[in-house]
Amino acid sequence: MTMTTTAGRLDDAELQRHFDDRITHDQRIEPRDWMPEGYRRTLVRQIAQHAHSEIIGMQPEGNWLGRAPSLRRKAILLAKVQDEAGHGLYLYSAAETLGADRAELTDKLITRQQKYSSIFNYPTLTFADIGVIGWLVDGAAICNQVPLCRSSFGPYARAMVRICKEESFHQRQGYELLMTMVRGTAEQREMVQDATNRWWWPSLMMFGPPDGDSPNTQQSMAWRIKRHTNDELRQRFVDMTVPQAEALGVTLPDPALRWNQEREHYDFGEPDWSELKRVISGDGPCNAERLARRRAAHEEGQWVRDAAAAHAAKRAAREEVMR
Ligand code: FAQ
Repeated sequence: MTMTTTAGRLDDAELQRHFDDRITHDQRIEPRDWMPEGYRRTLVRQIAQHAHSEIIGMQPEGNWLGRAPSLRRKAILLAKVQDEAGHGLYLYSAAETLGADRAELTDKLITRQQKYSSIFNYPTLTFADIGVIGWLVDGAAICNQVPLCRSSFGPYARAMVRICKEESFHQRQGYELLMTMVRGTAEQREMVQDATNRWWWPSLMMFGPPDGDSPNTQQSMAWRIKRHTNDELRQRFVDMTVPQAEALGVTLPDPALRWNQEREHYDFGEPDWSELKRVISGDGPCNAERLARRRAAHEEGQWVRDAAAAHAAKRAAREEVMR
């Protein structure tokens, strides 16, 4: 392939050199810039999975919208779930700048050709789960996503800045909810402990497989799409979360968890990677339910898409007559 620029015509090798140079100098790649096909594919894959996760991620919390214990908690939860819809939309837009088609991405989600985060395949059994999702799931999301604000692809990095600000509010609302519950009755404290026990290991799995089993990390790091490996971010999350658990007075369900003076990090146990594989491949506790709900919502929304298309066609016809 050749590309005509103000500097003249560049061949593939020169374009590649120019691209590599920009990556090395931490300059952003923008949608109209030349990029290797693998870079584009990797970004569409990661951004689409991320967008799908935000959209499917509305379901576990949506489960409690009608049963929130007060008007205040309901308003907070509603705002959070709406933020997640917004994050999905920014991310689909970022994928569109790479030439992806949003309708096709949705299709790939509901036909299981593309993935979404394993974490949203677990059930929300009590209202304490809402607090723990904010604390642990949004906490893990922040750890993973703050470095993505420096990702080499401009639209993705810029979307992440705004998303991270909102995730930060989400994390705090979850922690505040849990603080309120642990100051309540013994039964409420038990609910918080039980939710922590159920969400701890799945939260660690959100960071992906261990580095040795992560086929994409090395290349994504070289392209500066990812800035840290899965294991580095998992460690950062554990280090950040242990003192928060102590402040809440809950126990993290890992007997191997202890401070390592030499490493200046917490040691922790090995997540059950066979569980992660099972959940990713569609056999988690709620995979079927989540996708069935998403498929139904998509079908129920067909009339909205039809109406929008009919409106756009009418407007275009009217503008044609006026010309
Ligand atoms: N679940 O080679 P790697 C949120 C897949 S948003 C499912 O390590 P990579 C907000 C992976 O895709 C949460 N699949 O892959 C919120 C790959 O499959 P493929 C979502 C997983 O891409 C909060 C294969 O395994 N966040 O929480 C998972 O280098 C509360 C091999 O893995 C993002 O998407 C998993 N946990 O690293 C909303 C952040 N882990 O495509 C509601 C952006 C791995 O080759 C409520 N994404 N896989 O077939 C990333 O940072 C990366 O894509 C990783 C995976 C770190 C997730």
